[in-house]
Amino acid sequence: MGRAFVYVILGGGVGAGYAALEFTRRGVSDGELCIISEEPVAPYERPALSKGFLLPEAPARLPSFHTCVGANDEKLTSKWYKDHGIELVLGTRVKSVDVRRKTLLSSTGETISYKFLIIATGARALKLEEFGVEGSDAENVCYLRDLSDANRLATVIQSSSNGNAVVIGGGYIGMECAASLVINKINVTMVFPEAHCMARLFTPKIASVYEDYYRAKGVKFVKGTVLSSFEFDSNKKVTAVNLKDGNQLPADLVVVGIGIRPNTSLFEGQLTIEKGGIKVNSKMQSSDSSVYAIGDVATFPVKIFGEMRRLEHVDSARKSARHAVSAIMEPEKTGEFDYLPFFYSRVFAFSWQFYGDPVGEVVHFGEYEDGKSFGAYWVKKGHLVGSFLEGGSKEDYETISKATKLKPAVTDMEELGSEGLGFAQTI
Ligand code: FAD
Ligand code: NAD
Ligand code: ISD
Repeated sequence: MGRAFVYVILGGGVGAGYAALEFTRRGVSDGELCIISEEPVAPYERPALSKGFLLPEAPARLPSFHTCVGANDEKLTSKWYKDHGIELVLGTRVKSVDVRRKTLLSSTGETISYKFLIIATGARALKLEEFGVEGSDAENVCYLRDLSDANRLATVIQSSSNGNAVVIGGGYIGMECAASLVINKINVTMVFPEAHCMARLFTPKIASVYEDYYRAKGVKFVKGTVLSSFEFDSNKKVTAVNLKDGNQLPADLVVVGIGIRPNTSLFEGQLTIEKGGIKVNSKMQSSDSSVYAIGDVATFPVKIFGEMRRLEHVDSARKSARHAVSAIMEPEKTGEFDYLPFFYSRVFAFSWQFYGDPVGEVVHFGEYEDGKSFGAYWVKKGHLVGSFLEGGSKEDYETISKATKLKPAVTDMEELGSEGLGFAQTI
């Protein structure tokens, strides 16, 4: 038994939601589009899970953050999909895909066939077990990737007030969760192997601004080491974490954010994989012409760098989704995906944005003071390639984004530093 659709989106996260809206705008007919998702709810804005969702007062809850509110667009509830004739198959894992036959097999045993498939399976959180540490299935050890993880974390937070949390990892999840835990009156220690937080993007100078602020809020940093094992009580709850450097930290709650792996396994041996993701061209089309990939799982040509990249950020999921739908529905009118990488975060009252590539020589501008902005430029082979700004206005962010996209020549790094935001304003 099976059903047939013209378009199938595999995965029901950010990319799927933005693709669905684009399909309706370009005119999809009733019964042509199906979305299959392991999650039990319609696509939502995943970034809310480490921010508004964890607040102690008036936390964000569905349906308030369904896609596409994160881009100030329509809010697509389950009713919206029904009203637009889109089949939303929720709580259903796809077990296998036969790319040659153009069919998917679901965990309920249903076969679904497609003319065009969009892979939007995102990624999974890396587990401590993959680094040789056992016991991360304890009830007070939390990962954060989807709504069920966020619900569990929110519950553990509630029962840990004034207690101790250990946050493993100094990346996005670590920094955003640590801030949320502090707001929930929990004592936080962050543990990570690098010399400073957000090592993939921040310079030591940028990191020091955030770390100093976190310290002032009571956060302790243990750097240059990793977790080696857990201590448990008789209920198998974690009571402490042991570190490779020999220290032990008491813990009522552990949050783990040690990176992700894209969900490519259904396609290994069927599609070309590159840099850990499904390789697509500038139309988001994979090595099989009927199959497209978007979001965290796609490795695509980033024209401005002349390189294949896989990005793990919401703006790229949203825009690659729209581009794939455009390429499927209007191939002749769809040009190359010309994307400028954009990352952002919000913690406490901070808010920063980054555009481009954090490579080459760096120059900082401005100093952190309450209410003032500061930033940095990255320059490679004499051209601006990356821009970071904390505390900017909407116009300031547009300015650095536009300037970075144009890759202007930079002749004098010192002058660039003293011009600061003014440099981008003159481009
Ligand atoms: P996802 O949104 O992860 O969706 C993948 C979907 O596929 C899920 O619904 C999953 O259940 C489903 N799926 C996977 N395999 C199967 C299968 N076999 N069968 C059925 N369904 C399947 N980025 C930013 O730029 N800014 C932020 O502030 C930010 N905050 C974040 C906060 C958190 C807590 C997290 C986890 C991520 C955050 N990100 C942020 C990253 C951003 O959310 C992702 O880049 C984005 O969600 C990627 O979209 P996607 O559609 O590719 O994948
Ligand atoms: P990440 O890649 O940002 O950070 C991983 C961190 O794990 C590293 O900084 C390192 O400190 C740490 N680490 C690596 N191996 C370790 C080990 N063995 N022990 C201890 N620490 C170790 O990944 P993440 O923070 O887990 O975030 C997961 C995903 O969610 C990423 O794709 C990220 O882009 C996304 N996300 C993005 C945002 C945002 O853009 N604002 C917010 C939240 C999550
Ligand atoms: O981009 C985002 C983001 O950072 C969120 O928190 O989308 C969500 C929405 O703003 C939902 O509240």
